[in-house]
Amino acid sequence: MKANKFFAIALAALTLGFVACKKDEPQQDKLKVTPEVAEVSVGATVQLSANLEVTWSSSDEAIAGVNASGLVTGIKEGEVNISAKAVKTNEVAVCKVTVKAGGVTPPPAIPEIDVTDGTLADWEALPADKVVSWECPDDAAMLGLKGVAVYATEMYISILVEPNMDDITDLEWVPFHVYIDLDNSDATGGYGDEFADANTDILCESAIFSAGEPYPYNPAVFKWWGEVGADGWEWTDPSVEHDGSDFWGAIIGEGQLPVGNSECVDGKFEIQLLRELLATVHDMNDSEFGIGFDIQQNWSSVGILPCGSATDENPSGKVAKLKVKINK
Ligand SMILES: [Ca+2]
Ligand SMILES: [Ca+2]
Repeated sequence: MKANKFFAIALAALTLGFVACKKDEPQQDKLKVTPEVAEVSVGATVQLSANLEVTWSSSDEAIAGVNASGLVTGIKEGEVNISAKAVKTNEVAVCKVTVKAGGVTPPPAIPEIDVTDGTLADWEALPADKVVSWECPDDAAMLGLKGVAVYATEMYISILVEPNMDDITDLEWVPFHVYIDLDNSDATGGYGDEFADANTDILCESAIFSAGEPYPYNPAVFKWWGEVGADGWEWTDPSVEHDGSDFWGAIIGEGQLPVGNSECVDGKFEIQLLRELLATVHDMNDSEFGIGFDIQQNWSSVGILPCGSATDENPSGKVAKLKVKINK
């Protein structure tokens, strides 16, 4: 009986002790990682945290790495699991991390047109909104040119021209002109009423046919430059000195005339002018300029672009020069 009583007391004490012991032991929390889902850009970081002491690891170090403090760095686009493993219990919790393209992406390089490559594929690759183009309407008063496209960068003015060979009646010598309002100002330029716009600052002339053969357009063959009105304009060639200074070389360019030969590219050809050299003759507007074209169908008729349908208000069908924005 005495023994039984002892055991009863001992059991009670043990039970009490156990209960007390359980009450004193800190509650073991479930491992939790915050946040459980995250996004990070390539090259950027995002901080994860855990409620327990953990070690961190990444399911793919090539996509995102994690350091001992739970700082995750995006390496390349993709998805990874960043795991936290509790030091005491080996319990694991995961944060799913999506790595997105870097926020600091370098701007794409401005493409240039190559007028010597014998292909128009480089034009087709340009974003449409970077090119200014014009199609001659069917009922235009000024025929001879089907259409034109202009793409300008800080380096070059590139021009794609499509003559309408059906309208050109004399192929012996077919002059072609490019006239440019370099400063986009009506107050400068002009050559009487000879050109479509009186604010032309510089004019390049070459030919697309000579002696009946396709001729590679060379805008340096002849050039005009001028001031307001006709007085300052001169017709030059390489042998002519101008006021003691030789402007020869102020316009360079290359042209491919594919019409009628094996290098024909849809009856179109490309020309390029170097802006830096144009600017040596006139200040050039830094962001926008005007440009127009004409082709001599024969000695008495000239086709002009841009042109429009002849109307009572505009019987000539001439319209203002194309406004070209410089792509930077
Ligand atoms: Ca080309
Ligand atoms: Ca001008």
